[in-house]
Amino acid sequence: MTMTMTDTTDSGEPGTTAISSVPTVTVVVPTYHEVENLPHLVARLQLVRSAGAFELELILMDDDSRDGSAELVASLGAPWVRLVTRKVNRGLSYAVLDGLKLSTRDLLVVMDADLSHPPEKIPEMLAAVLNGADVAVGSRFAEGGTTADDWGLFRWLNSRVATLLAFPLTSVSDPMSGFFAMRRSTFMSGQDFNPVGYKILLELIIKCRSKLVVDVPIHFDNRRYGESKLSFREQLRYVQHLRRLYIYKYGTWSHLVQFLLVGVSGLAINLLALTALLAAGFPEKTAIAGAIVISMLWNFFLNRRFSFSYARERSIVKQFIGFVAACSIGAIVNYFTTVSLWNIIHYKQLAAIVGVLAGTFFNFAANRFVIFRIKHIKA
Ligand SMILES: Nc1nc2c(ncn2[C@@H]2O[C@H](COP(=O)(O)OP(=O)(O)OP(=O)(O)O)[C@@H](O)[C@H]2O)c(=O)[nH]1
Ligand SMILES: [Mg+2]
Repeated sequence: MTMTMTDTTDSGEPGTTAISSVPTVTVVVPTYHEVENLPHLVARLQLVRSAGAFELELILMDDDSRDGSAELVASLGAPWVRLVTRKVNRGLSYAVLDGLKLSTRDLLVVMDADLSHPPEKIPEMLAAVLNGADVAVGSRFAEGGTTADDWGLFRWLNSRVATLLAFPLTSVSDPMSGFFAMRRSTFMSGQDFNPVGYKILLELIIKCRSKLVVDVPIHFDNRRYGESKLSFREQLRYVQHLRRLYIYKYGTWSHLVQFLLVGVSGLAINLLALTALLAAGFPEKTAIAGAIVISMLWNFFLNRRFSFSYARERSIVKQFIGFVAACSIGAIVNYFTTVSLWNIIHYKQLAAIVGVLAGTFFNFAANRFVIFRIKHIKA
């Protein structure tokens, strides 16, 4: 039922563009040293294509692998397969973003080249998108999804922890997935793309403000050929990326959560320091004062590095003086709040808790809006 005609106006590639009754799709695949996998990937995608439900093209975004990938694609002589050699701004996430920008089609799919992701699932994912999903995610962890048997405990745990950390951002069951589909219009609505590391799906879900994210269970196979490019460094980048996305999505709330987490860690440091100083034989009052100073320094440096990292370029001396002043005034706010509630509230501990909360919020507000105020955002 597909009619094709020659057209050079609306397609990314000169040649034939489909004017068809079926939706048009671009499959974007980032590649780096995947020459052994490419023939298999193309063959399996060809089967999906020939089912005829979608007009499908494949764009391989290759970071100049020089492993024969470009020659192989040229030798295929398949007009629906294109390889783009990238020499600048390398990296998986930018390869994907650039590939998505090249498409002129209705629907977009992103997947790996290593045959971990079953191309046969693409129609189901596209159907979910056509039925209203903003993003359809090929998920290993949704009901019915599976992974290769030899996934060790570490890899499994790693994936689960990563999913849990992303939960406040999106409830998708497999946020680390590299296999997903969306409309091009959804992608085009996204702004401020600024991914760190490997996990472009989360970036797209948040920055395209996707609401309905649908899981499509998949069997995730181990890569057949070639080597994994996923390193421990990438895992650290993932945490860094999550932090950026939290700040993007939750703004001041994310600063507050970081501030509170630093506060809790400061309490632990205070107790540790106190124990250590007492054990070292310091007099009690010196130990108490020493523990306070150590935990205050700890809190200051962590808040400057994380909670209010956008203000790192400004004078550390001024910030430190401001921080100590805010802590002291916070303590006074705590004191007067507790005292004024003392006779009103029956449980004195409750009065003290409200005092601590009032002091903490004062402290946060003073830090966030005065000492570490935003001049220009740099997430
Ligand atoms: N263009 C480009 N593609 C990359 C880069 N790093 C990885 N890729 C591709 O991105 C996809 C995912 O990379 P993988 O190494 O399979 O990472 P993974 O799936 O997390 O790990 P394994 O499947 O266990 O190897 C593959 O198609 C890679 O070829 C890169 O720097 N640039
Ligand atoms: Mg892979």
